[in-house]
Order: sequence, then structure tokens, then C-alpha cells
Amino acid sequence: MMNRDKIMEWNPMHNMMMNKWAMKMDMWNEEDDAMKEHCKMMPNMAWCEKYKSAHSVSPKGREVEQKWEFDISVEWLPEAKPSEVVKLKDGDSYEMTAYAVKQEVGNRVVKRLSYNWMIPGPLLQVEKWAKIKIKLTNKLWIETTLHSHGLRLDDSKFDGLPTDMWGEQKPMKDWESFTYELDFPDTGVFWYHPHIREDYTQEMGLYGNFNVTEENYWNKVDRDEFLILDDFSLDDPFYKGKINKTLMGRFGNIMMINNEENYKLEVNQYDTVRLNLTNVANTRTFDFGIYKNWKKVDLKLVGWDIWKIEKEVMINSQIIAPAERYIVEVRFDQSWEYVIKSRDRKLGKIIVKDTWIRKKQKEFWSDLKESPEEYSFIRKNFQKFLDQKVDKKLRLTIWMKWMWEMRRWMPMWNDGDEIEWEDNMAMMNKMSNSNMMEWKLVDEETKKENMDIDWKFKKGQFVKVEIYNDPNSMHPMQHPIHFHGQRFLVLSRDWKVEKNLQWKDVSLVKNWERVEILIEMTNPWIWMSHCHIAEHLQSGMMMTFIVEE
Ligand SMILES: [Cu+2]
Repeated sequence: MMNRDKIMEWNPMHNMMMNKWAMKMDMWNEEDDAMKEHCKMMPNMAWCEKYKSAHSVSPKGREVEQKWEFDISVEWLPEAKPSEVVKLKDGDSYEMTAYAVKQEVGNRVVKRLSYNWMIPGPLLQVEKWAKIKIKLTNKLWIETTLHSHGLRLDDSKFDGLPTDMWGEQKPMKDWESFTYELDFPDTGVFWYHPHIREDYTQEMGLYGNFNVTEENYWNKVDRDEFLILDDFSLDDPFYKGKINKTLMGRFGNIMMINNEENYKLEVNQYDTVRLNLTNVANTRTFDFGIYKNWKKVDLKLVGWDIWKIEKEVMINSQIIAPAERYIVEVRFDQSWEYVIKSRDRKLGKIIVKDTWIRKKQKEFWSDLKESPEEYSFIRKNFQKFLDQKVDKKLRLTIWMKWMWEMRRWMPMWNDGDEIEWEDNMAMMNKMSNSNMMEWKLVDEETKKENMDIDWKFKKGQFVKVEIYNDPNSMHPMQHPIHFHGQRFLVLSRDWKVEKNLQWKDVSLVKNWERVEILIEMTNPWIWMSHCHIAEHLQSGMMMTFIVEE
């Protein structure tokens, strides 16, 4: 495929538009990063002459630019450690401190951020219904909070939503501590991350899993593994005063599982392994598959975000949007080197070692179980929910300063694919930042947007929300939409009824897609809903809603 940026470079219309655009901008304004990036990549374009000499080439210019970036020095920093399992019982307390660390990535030693020097942060294993305390201390030199993603907390003040997002926690400054009281009403895989500047701090390594256990809940397997999928970019700076790459979010070119570039899992032949997958990337959607030679192996899908799936199903790959979790089982019958991939990207490998002991399988791996008890109430009332009038309609769109003029000359604003898998418009993306655009959730009834939306519900209510990804938006792309503090089911996608039920807390809404979800309002007080692409959230794509007792 031809590089779109190249097409634009020799397109005279584009050159003309750039002239008009540049004239409109205050070239010496703080907002001129778009031009700076543009001229770095296309130095011979109109208007760039003046710009080059003023900013990006002179050492002095570099100094000015650096001042606004987060510190990247690795001097005195300890090495990042791999994650450890921490088992916590009801009533236990655990202390976590967020620290800067260093790590070798792509043959370079770079600064990262960690919980207790670990990336991923410790895997916190707790039993269902336990109550635990986590005391977090901030030693990051940037404000932070801890959000426990997917937990339906008794008390929303421990949700980590900062006050500037209408939350209840004052952002934690350097050396401050805060104790979170967490409860775990649902079995499954959850995760934690900051809720301030996720685009920077989560990308730098602040994430970890909760494993909420319940005896005899999942199928018996030989191994239970937690795989956190991520991508990392070495070359893009982070700015203190604004969020960059807000158009499509920050894609990385280094793929990592559990913070390792060359992830390797060793298992024995005939082992059945449960893989608990979490996507913590800022924007990348993974298409997870395990390959034997060029063929994808069977995966048994047993659960997503919250609880088991209604009916287990055999698949050979799984799309995983940012913040989603998927639980799959795999049986390895042959000693072989299997490769974990997402489309053309290699994520890691699974080495199956020969064994002389042929294990007797207590149950057939390929048996597909059903869990009707988990969804009995929903199933009984399913038709009623399908017929229920839509309570709220959300439209997903974008507003861009200046860019609207350019749009006319750029009819190919996305691939025509349902999902943008890669940074296909790298230049446009690099030019974009939170000062020049706003991603939007629009309430179709009131036309209110983002934080102006003021939804109110009652505890116990089942609220039907239609989320429509506007095809007429200036840049349609997929958005993983997350609701805090509650759980929901996807009822239909583009009017097609979902056959298999699954409790979730985040769902991907693809390009042009219309998704109907049913949210069970179980936990009172103030909660947030937002796009889980970190750069979209940070450029406006968020709202709050209230659940009354
Ligand atoms: Cu988004």
C-alpha cells in the first residue's frame, strides 16, 4: 500500500491547503507543534523554511522543546523487575509505591514507571467477596491516582477518579499516600492503572492485573497464565502541557507481553493452559492468535471481562481492544514452538516440551460448557430487554481546529477497515494534539457533550444505551467504551442480536458500528464513562453519570 503521507507531499492541493493553514496559525504560539512535526517530516514544504531555522534545528530551539517534555534521564534509576504474584486475604493490606525505573527496550536503556519496581505491577490475587486495602504512595514526580478497572466498588471514592474529572479523589502529589478500600464482588480478571495522564503513565509501565478467584469456578487446567499485551514506542516524546498523538493514539512498534520484547512461555506436551489476556496498550487493538507453522490453533473462549461466558466457544483468534480481558484455554498436543501473533506482529512464543508421561484428561478439552445460572435472569427477560425503548443514545465523533479545511483534500481518512490496526496516518497523527481537537461523546437527546452530559439513574435500573460511531465524523475510528462501577451486556451490534451473553465493563465500537448495551446499575454514586484509548480520553472523550440509591 502506498504511504498516504507521500501522496500528500506531492499533491499540489495539499501544499496549497498547508499555506492557508499556516497563515491561520500563530507560528510562535505554544500550539505550533503541529507545524514543527510537519516540517520535520517534510522540510521542503511551504512555510517550513522559517520554521526549521527557528525551532527544530538550532540547539537553542531543541532546548526550548525539551523543557516541555517529561524527564527521560535514567541516571540513578533501579532496573525494572518482572511482576510477582501477591496473594491477599480478606482484611489484608498491601503497600504499593509508584517509582521510576529503567529498562532495556529495543537495545536502548529507557526510563519507565512502575509499581514496586515491577512492570507489570504485582499480580494481586484475591478471593471473591474479600475486602482489602491498598496504600499507594506517589514517587513519580507527576500527579497520580489508582483506578481499579472493572471492580464494582461499594464506595466510588476509591475508584481513583480525580477531582478535575468530577471524581472524589484529590490528585496525589509527590510523596503523598492514599489508602484504597477495595471489594471484589465479581470473579474474573481485572486490572489497575492511573486515571491521570494515562497516555504517559500507563504507557510508561503503570498497570497490573487483579485475579479475583472463586473455588472450582473455572475449568481444571494444568497452567494458569496471565498475559498483558502492550506495544511501546521509543521515539515519540511526551509533553507535560499537552497530550500528543490524539488523532489515533500512540502506537508502539515494539510488541510486548508482560513487558518482555521476546516473551517465552514453556509448557509440557498435553498441557491444557488457561491464558488470561489483558490489553493495556494506549490505542492498539490486538488480534490474538497462536500459530503452529502458518495455521492458527484452536482456542476455547471461556470468559471475557467479568464472569464466565454464557456458552464456551471455539475460536482461532480474538480481537482485544484496549482495556478488554479475554480468557482462553489452549491444549498443546505436540512438542513444538508455537508463535503468538497479532496479525503480522509477533508477540512471543510458546515452547512445548516433550514429555513421556501421557496425561489422562479428566474431561475433554474440547467439551463446550454452558453457564446458564450466571445469566438466568437476563435470559428470562431477554426479549423484554430487546424490546425495551433505548434510554440513552451516544454518538461518537470528533471536532478539529483547522483540520476541517484539510478534510476536503483528504477523503481517505481511514482505510475503510472496521479497525485501525496500525498508525496508517503517522504524520497526521503525529501533528495532532489535545489543543487542536476534541474527541466527543454526544448525547443525542440533549445534544450535550462529554462532561456536560448529566445522566442520572436509579440503583437496580437496567439502562439501554445505543452507542453509534458516526461515519460522518471527520475521522471515524474504533473506540473501546468503558463504564466505571457497573457491568453491562452487549445486546446487539448493527441490529444483529448477540447470541452469547457476557458481562463486560468495556466494549469496542468499531468504525460506523451501532452497538446496543444493557447496563445494570448496581453501584450508587458518581461514575465515569469514557473511551479507553488514552489519548482520546485525555482529549475530551469522557462523561460522568450518577446512580442514585
Ligand atoms: Cu476513542
